[in-house]
Parts: sequence; structure tokens; C-alpha cells
Amino acid sequence: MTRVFSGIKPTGHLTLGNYLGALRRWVEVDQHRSEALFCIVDLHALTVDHDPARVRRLTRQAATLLLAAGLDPERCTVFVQSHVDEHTRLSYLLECVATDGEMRRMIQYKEKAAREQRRGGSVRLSLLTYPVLMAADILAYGADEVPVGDDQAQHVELTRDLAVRFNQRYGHTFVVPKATRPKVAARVMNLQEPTSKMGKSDDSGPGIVYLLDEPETVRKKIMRAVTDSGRDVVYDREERPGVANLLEILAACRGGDPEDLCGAYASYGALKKDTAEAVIEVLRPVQARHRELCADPAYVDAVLRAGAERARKMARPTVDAAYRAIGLLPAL
Ligand code: AQP
Repeated sequence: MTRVFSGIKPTGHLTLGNYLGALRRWVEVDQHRSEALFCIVDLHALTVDHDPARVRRLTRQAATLLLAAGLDPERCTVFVQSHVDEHTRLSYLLECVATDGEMRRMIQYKEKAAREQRRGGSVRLSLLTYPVLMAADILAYGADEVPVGDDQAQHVELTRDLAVRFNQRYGHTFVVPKATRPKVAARVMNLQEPTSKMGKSDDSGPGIVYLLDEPETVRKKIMRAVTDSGRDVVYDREERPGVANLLEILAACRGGDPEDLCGAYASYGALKKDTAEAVIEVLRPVQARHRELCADPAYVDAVLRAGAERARKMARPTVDAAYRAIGLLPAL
């Protein structure tokens, strides 16, 4: 059976981008057709300036939202990265096959390092090495597929390179995984800056729809989305990024093709109105289930405890094999 691994970083409240680009497919497709692991990758949240209490709170919130969105712990493994030591054990070995140049070429590193500097902070070494930890997350489980949005494709490419290099140098140890991407909404853009991705740790609040936004807030954010000075509704990502983003969001929520939707709209106002209502409808059941789960924290704890136990058992043989293959004397 195909094994799938994917993760989500508790660096902010989950967004519509996280949902349409990743989470929804985990729920609707991946957990049904594969042996799937979904991880709240909390160690990755420490790579930028962070508040410890907030990371802890967001980790729990992300876990609750994953379950609220429909991940079923009977069908898949849901767990927290820092609860399974195998990730950091393997990460160090992979740092010994990765190169400094490779890390510095990562687009997310360049963007996030520049943002930290703009905010007056320093760039943590872990921000540079974080793609290696992500590779360890994936390789520890022998995952065949990694469902991700566009922004993570380069990191999965790096994971493949590291797996191939390790296998060539030290003998076959890792499955070489591949990224899988959604057909629509692989890159949901910020409503206020439609040439930038909608990212959960961005500063631009009005441009980001959060999964827990009230319907009225969703409506306001979408009705105020930046479009352009044209009037006709056409799908053109280069020339009309704002309108294209709305069409993609609407297509992802209602099904269908963004290009086919254009004909149904004579004005931006009508498109925005329908998009807002479609998003509200998609979020409604997730929010309702989230409220129920918040009233039952012991259930969420139990899911995470069982998930970590199962994940540990799955990862340990591969990580132990990597330790042996690279030349480390097994513990006596
Ligand atoms: N805007 C997006 N459109 C489509 N997919 C997206 N994803 C994230 N943003 C979008 C996908 O969501 C999954 C989890 O992402 P992540 O938590 O690992 O972090 P990220 O990719 O760095 O996402 P964010 O929300 O932008 O976080 P910050 O702001 O902290 O960097 C991934 O599959 C991702 O592709």
C-alpha cells in the first residue's frame, strides 16, 4: 500500500491556503487510499522568532483542526513531530549528506531570512537547516508520496536528492518519495497582495482567510480583495492575479475549472460575493466540529498519544538502519 506523509507547521492560525492546498485532500483522498501519516511539525515552528506559549497553543489548535476537518484516527496517524525523537536523530545524519550550497538555494530560506532581517531579527541556523529536518520527517517513514502545495515542492525535491545520495553512498536505506499536488488551489494567494502566497505567518491580516474566521470576517476580507482596474472577469494569472485567485478559490470550493467559471460573471462584485459564500460553506462544518472537539481535549490528547506511539514504531527501524549504514556503532 502506498505510504503518504505530510505535515503542517504551527507558526500561525491555519489558513484557507493550508486547507485547499493540503488538508482537504488529506481528508478526502489520502487517508482513504493509502497508509497515511499527518504530522504537526512543531520543531519547524522554532526556526523563526517565536513565543513558546503560542507555539504550544497553535500545536494543539492545529491538531484539533486536522481532526475537525475530517482526519479519522482510525484511518490515519495524526501526531506531533517533537513527540517522536526519530525525526531529529535522522536529521543529523542527513545534514552529513546535504551541502551548505544546497541549503542556501532554497527559495523559502531566502524569503524567510529576508523577512526576519526586515523585522530586525537575526536568522536562526535552524531556518537554514529546516529542509533537512523536513527530509528526515519524510524519509523516516519510507513515504512514497508527499502531498504538498506548490511552495513545498522544492523541499520535496531536496528530500529526493538526499535519499538518492545517501542510498548511493551507504547502501539502499530510504524510499525515494515524490511530491503530489492538488489540481486547483496548489497556491492560494494573499487577497491583498495576489502575487504573494497566502501564508499563515504573514503580517497582512486582511489578505488572509483563517479557518476559524467568522462568516462576517470572511465576507469582509473577500469583498475587499484587491483585483485590478479591468471590469470583465477573465482568468489570467499573470495579468489579473487578483481575479484569477478568486476564480481558483471559488473553483476549489465548488468544484470545476477556474476558466469555465468566468462566463458566469459580469462583474467583480458578483464573483466576490459567490466566492465569499462558497468559502463560508466550506468552513462551516469544520468550525462546528472544531467547537465540539475543543470541549473534549482528552480525546485530542488520546489521539496524539496513540499517533506518536504508532509513528515511533514505524520510524525506528529505518532510522536505526540509517545509523548502521552510515558507520555508527550500535549502542552496546
Ligand atoms: N497559500 C497556500 N496555497 C496552497 N497550499 C498552501 N500550503 C500552505 N500555504 C498554502 C500548504 O499547506 C501545507 C502546510 O504548510 P506548512 O504549515 O508546512 O507551511 P508553509 O508551506 O510554509 O505554509 P504557510 O501557511 O505559508 O506557513 P508560514 O507562513 O509559516 O510559512 C503544505 O503542504 C503547504 O504546501
